[in-house]
Amino acid sequence: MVALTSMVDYNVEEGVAVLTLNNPPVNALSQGVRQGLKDGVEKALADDSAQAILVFCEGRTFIAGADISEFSSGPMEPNFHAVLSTMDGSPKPIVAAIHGTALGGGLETALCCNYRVAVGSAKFGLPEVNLGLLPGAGGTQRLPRVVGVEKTLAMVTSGVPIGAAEAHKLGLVDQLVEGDLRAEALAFAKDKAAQGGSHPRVRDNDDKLQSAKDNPEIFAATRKMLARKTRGFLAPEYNIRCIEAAVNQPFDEGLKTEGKLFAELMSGPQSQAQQYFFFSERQAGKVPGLAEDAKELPIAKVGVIGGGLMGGGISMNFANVGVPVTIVETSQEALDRGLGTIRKNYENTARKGRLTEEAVEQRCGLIQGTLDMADLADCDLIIEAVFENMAVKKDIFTRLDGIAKQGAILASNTSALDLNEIASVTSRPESVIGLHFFSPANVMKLLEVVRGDKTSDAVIKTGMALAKRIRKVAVLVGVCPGFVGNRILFMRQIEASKLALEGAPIEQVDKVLFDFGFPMGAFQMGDLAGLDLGWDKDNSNPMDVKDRLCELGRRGQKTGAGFYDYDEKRMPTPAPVTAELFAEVAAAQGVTQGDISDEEILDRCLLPMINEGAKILDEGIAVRASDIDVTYVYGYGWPVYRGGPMHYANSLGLDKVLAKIRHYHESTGDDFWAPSPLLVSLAEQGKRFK
Ligand code: 3H9
Repeated sequence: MVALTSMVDYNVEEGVAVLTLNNPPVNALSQGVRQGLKDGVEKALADDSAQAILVFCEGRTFIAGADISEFSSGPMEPNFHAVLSTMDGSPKPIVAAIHGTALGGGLETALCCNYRVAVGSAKFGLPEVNLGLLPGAGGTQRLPRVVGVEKTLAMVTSGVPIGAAEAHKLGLVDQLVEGDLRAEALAFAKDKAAQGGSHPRVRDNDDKLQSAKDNPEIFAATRKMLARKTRGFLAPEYNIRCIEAAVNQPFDEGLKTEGKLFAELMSGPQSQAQQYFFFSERQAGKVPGLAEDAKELPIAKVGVIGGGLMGGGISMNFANVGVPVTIVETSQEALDRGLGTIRKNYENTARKGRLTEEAVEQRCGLIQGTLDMADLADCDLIIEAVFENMAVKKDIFTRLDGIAKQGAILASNTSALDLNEIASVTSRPESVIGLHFFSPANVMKLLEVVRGDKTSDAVIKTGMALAKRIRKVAVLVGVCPGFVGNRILFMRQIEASKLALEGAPIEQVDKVLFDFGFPMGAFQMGDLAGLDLGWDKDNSNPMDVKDRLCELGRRGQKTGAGFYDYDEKRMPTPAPVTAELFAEVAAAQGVTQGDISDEEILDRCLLPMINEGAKILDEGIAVRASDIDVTYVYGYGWPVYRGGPMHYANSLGLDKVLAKIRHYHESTGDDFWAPSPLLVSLAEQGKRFK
């Protein structure tokens, strides 16, 4: 065995040169892997004892792609294309032995081999689109020549990998292996060498391009299908253009088109934001400072208090991963309604073909209902998901304290209330934690894990691990009103209302936010959440348009009217009454109404969010700036191609952000705009949020 680099070994076994890659955790194509692959192939070509070459990876996976962490440091030799063209030009057959995931540059490497042998659990994909990129090492030109244009379009625009069985059916995998991958791939390579003759190269066979040549409408159809889902993103369109090039240009020309478009994306702000986000998401799961000996607690049975929309959604998350759940409600009617909604949700998914009937029954079977809280005595985790009222929550936790077994985790789904106050009514505040799910709880990826003053490290570890288990992304936050997500959102909603009071039509405010990339604007979001959230009928404020709308029975989408009017398809149209109310309140408060530019609207909606984010960081409520970004992208629809509020601030330049905040602070004299000391300090030192 010869070490070609620290990441690639070379040895010849039974006439096959085996290149063994070892670059944990995912065998990314770091410099040492590229160098080793190139040197290895060249060595094998000059080695008379080797008649074939096998690319095999140690560890849990085949190559999962280019090394994303190297992207920011600029090109490093050897260039990936040079490695692949060395492989592509090899007269000795090259076989890729694939387990785990062959993704991005990993799949592109495999496509430069003459043959691919894989285990049944392997997955194949080109997920570059998720990084705001396209496969830049020939993937867009080679994959359609193997699996066809339609399948390639689906794979590159969604980034979703396919399984080994499908890959085999499509011709991407030559042989599926049930036993020992290395041994069987070695035997396969030996066979191919013994057969002699030339070996197939993906680039040479255009047969599978023909149907798209005959049917070029496929590209327009793909664009149309994706238009809504990919609004604002550059990468999906660039990927489509590359596949068009594969169909319409000779291979080498197509490669050049791919290279040009790849370089454009790579140097653009969207890809930088999405690469940043890739690492931010993974970083969020790491909590500094927890005691090493604190052990994650086993969660085998869950209780949920409240079977409404939130409690039902929360319960589904656990049933989806096989964990039994008991839901507690206060009346049989409410319980039946809750369980019925859960069943309906599962059946809808089944109707769309995403769940089998059997799975519907299995999951519904895991969710039991009860009217007796005492039935939660054997649960390892109990999540309270009732409406936001401190007295009610305290009462529930007092009762739970007497019911739950020792060591059980008591969680609240509160979105804004003081978790420490809730924990204080129990004899075990160390077992109390916040698990703030976002609505709809069975869909939204974010989970705010709220750490109380006394929450134990083991309970925090369990909360973070649990999120992963139910396929959510957890962000750890401290206690403050609204935690990270809602506290920042309050700032935007306050300013959006002020803008409307000063004369900006709500549809203009919403359009500016929509065009920035949010799925909807501030007022549409208010209507969706319900305007009566937190509204107190007996203390309705005549100077608050939201309260006035509630008084009129306009409580949001659910009542067919809120800030907007809604039709049966829930499509909004501007409501004159809303504009009249804003004008009336403005007059009563002496606010002069006038035109406001889109630019001012955007600044005034987003800058307070950034400023609040900085305050949250300063107070230690969020662990790191990127956690705030993860919260916003997964919980509030901040467009991932803009990274999140803190990344966005960095990309604008903190000095510019601060100058604008100071401008509004001085011109309004309103403390709302007082700049965060952290922002001031970073901006004055020319630094960024980290
Ligand atoms: C590309 O290939 C461009 C080409 O077209 C070439 C153009 C010239 N690089 O996700 P996990 C780290 S673009 C560097 O928690 P899992 C990750 O940060 C690339 N690091 O594990 C984490 O580090 P840490 C196309 C990477 O088991 C650790 O590995 N490929 C990379 O849940 C474990 O990751 C992709 O986009 C990487 N490529 O999932 C695939 N990948 O422990 C991206 C992972 O310090 N990767 N890391 O936090 C994935 O989708 C998942 O990581 C994978 C494993 C499914 C592989």
